[in-house]
Amino acid sequence: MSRDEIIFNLIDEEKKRQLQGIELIASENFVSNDVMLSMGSILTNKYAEGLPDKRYYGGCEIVDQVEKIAIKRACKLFGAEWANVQPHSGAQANASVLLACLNPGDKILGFDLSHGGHLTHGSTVNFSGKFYKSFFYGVNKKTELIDYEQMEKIAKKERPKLIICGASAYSRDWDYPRIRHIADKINALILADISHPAGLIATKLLNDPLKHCHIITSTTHKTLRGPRGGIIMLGQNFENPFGLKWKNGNLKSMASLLDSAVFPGTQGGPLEHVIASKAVAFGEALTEEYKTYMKQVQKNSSLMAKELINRNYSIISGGTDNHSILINLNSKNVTGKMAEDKLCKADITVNKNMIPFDKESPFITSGIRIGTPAITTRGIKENEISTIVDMIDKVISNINNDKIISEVKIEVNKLMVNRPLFAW
Ligand code: DSN
Repeated sequence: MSRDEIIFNLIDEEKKRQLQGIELIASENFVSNDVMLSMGSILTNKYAEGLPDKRYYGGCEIVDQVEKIAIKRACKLFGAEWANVQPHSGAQANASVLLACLNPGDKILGFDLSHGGHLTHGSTVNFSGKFYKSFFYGVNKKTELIDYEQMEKIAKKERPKLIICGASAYSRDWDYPRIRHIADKINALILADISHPAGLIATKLLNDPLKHCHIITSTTHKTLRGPRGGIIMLGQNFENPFGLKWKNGNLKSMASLLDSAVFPGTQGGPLEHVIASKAVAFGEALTEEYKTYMKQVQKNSSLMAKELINRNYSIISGGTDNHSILINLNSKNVTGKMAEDKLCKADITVNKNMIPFDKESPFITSGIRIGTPAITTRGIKENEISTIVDMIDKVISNINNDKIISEVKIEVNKLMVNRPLFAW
């Protein structure tokens, strides 16, 4: 067979795009060589339905070891008691949790997608809003912070079985004890989806949900800097005092429900090559270098928010605690779509994003979301943040001037092209 030049040429083109641009999509990152190599390994050839030592296929002795290491490292990283590392994505992880804990038609309470939440937290266009009856809390209109009073009010009125916290576009930390307090009043479970800030939580730079929330899900490819995938965990203090769907109310019974909800509930064969790569990424995340990296992500993000504010940009909630920033572009007379398109022309990649109480549709939006995990992996430190913010500002302030945008692109390429693409 000859090499598929069409596809490999496209991969080369994408590599060039990643190399020369400023990647500010908050959910993206650049993996290490080891993460990449393990993901592209011969483990992709293996079927291993089931769990380590309990498979439905022969020849799983080696992948069993790989998966056990991934589970052990995940537990160590987050201080969890139990983990399932098989979900193919964060959405699959959430689907498994909902399947394990709820019956169709049960009520769930999640963070409104249009305020920064996620599709799988009850959106009506997603399975989570089709199979379950979803209710939403949002942010306070004035502070643009999570409205815990609203959460409590809806929780008391609707008595959902599951409260979901976590977001795709919320740049502040969460008050997990307060959410637990609300959940305890109505005997609800809490799912904390930490897909975005997982790396900051693992390195203790943000509040720890494992102490307060019953079930944790995450992706592994955002701040965690691993392969694309998902994970489910139960915290050290897990207990189920409510005797909801599962019997006995202990960790083991919940873990077994979650395991069955992943396979055979929602998935078939696990991706053992991706699980190997998750193990490598968790190993990297346990190092001091990773902690230094996470601190730099947070510093870069905080400085970027300040620099934007200095240039009269309106930042939702007035700043950030984590790796991401949500910019309200209304005062600049530019939509999120326009900003995304023109920044992309300058090789600065961002995504348009709804802002709370947005008047524009999700296809247009009034905001953009930016994040610092990817540029920090490529070695950007505080001294270059101001230059990057100047570049963003130049594009947005000259949104219809293609000549200026081309000039910015040259500067962007100069800043990025000689930096290594891979983490380590
Ligand atoms: N697509 C992810 C993000 O960008 O946040 C959410 O699924």
